[in-house]
Amino acid sequence: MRIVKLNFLLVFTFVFAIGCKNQPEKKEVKKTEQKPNIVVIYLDDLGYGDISAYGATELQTPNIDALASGGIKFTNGYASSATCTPSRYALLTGVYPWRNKDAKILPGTAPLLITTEQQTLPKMLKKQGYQTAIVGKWHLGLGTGVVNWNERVSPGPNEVGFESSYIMAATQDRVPTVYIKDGNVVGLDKNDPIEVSYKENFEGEPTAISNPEKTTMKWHHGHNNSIVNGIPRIGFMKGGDAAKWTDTDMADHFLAKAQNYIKTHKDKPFFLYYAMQQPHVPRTPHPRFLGTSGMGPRGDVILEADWVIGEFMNTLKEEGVLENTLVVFSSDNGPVLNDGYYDDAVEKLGKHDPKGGFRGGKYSIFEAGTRVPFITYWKGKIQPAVSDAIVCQMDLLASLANLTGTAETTTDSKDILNTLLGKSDTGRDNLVIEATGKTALRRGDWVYIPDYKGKNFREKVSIEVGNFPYEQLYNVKEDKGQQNNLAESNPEKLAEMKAIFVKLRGV
Ligand code: NG6
Ligand code: CA
Repeated sequence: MRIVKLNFLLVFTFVFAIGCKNQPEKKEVKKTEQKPNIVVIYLDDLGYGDISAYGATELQTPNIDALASGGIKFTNGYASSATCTPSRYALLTGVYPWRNKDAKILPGTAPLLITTEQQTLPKMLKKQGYQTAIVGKWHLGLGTGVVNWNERVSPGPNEVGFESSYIMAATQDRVPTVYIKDGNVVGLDKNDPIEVSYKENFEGEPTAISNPEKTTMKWHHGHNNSIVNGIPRIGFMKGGDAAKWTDTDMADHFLAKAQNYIKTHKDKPFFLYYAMQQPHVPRTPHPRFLGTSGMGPRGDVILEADWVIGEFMNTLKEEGVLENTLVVFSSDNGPVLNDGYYDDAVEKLGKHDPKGGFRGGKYSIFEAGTRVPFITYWKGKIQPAVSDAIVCQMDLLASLANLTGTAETTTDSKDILNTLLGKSDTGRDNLVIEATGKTALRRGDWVYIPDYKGKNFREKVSIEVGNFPYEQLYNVKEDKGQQNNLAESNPEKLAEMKAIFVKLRGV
């Protein structure tokens, strides 16, 4: 359905002809259409219950709450997946990640997952006249196979639709631990070239195994390769000392880049994908946030992220673009406490429930894996509301195409613009969610999970991932915590859900 043209702010320029007495005063009205700016603020591993607007009582997140109370707070908002790379793939391409066998957690040396021919959200917006940029976490691969980090790394974000990019390649816990601007490592000293490997260490380089005394953060599982800033990482890295990021400055660093982008691009419509790193591991709050949550670094970085968002929103306001900017806030997957480092996330959790009452967590096909905070905010345009419609990040492509005046879409992205703007309560009928290769169907109030091999409980992260040797059927409206498997007691619903799942999945 097409939305009324009220999307665009009408800018009227009045030009008064003056100074000629013989002619009557001439008033010329020039009408130009200014498309709204679009910002996607995307957190990493933030759970449904991690912000106070979504029920957290032990943490206060006033700046994110302001978006929720001033915009639409979706209670059935989904990432496509329970891990990072596939969710980001779906967000940017509008395609289900399970259609691409390589859409799984990528090492820092993985080639670009999105092809340069593929439709993407920034490409679509660029065609609609937008300036496009990414600041923050990428984690969708770079290059075509063997990357030389000492030359321009390509293809990457700039080759799939982003005119500007300022990124970390993969994750904060993976090498290379450097920022990359438009394909070039920032601050690289050519006399100290970077080498990266996910297979073997470079001779003579310390690792967390060989030199545990050099670490200031202890690894719990994985994360025992190269040590950077005292933090042991995944993968081996040599050289590039001058270019290495400072973990505790990362939030401020990305914020400054995002703010600067607004300041320097505000005169024409822009799309900014601001992919923040919190609260993914390693959790490294700036010292001014250290200890502020009483929950250890995981809580502290959530408060840091909330502060960052407040600053970022202030910039939109100060630069005069707040009322012409649609802000979408969400997270790439559900929460995890111990994701590989000893950082007190478990010990200091107290009464806080990052899962917000759902079952599972990151990596899980249960709801806490993919059900995430999802907010749309547009000052003066979106009327505050709570929506129970099923919406997915993958739908932004088709929806924002509509918003900006084109019908472009992809195989899986659904145009739910009216729902995102609060003009309709109708979301998706069906959504296939994914967790480390397993898929399930959300439809209406129901979730169907096929039988899966493997263990349900992942001990290291202490999360139920949802594998059982039998089918599961839940009414997630009545049974939010997925405690009551109705597969046996409701065979009709089971059959209906299974048939739709099989059709959608093509299995
Ligand atoms: C896992 C890492 C985890 C995290 C995750 C990616 C180990 C043992 N665990 O493999 O720490 O980095 O990958 O997270 O290495 S994500 O949010 O980017 O998907
Ligand atoms: Ca993540």
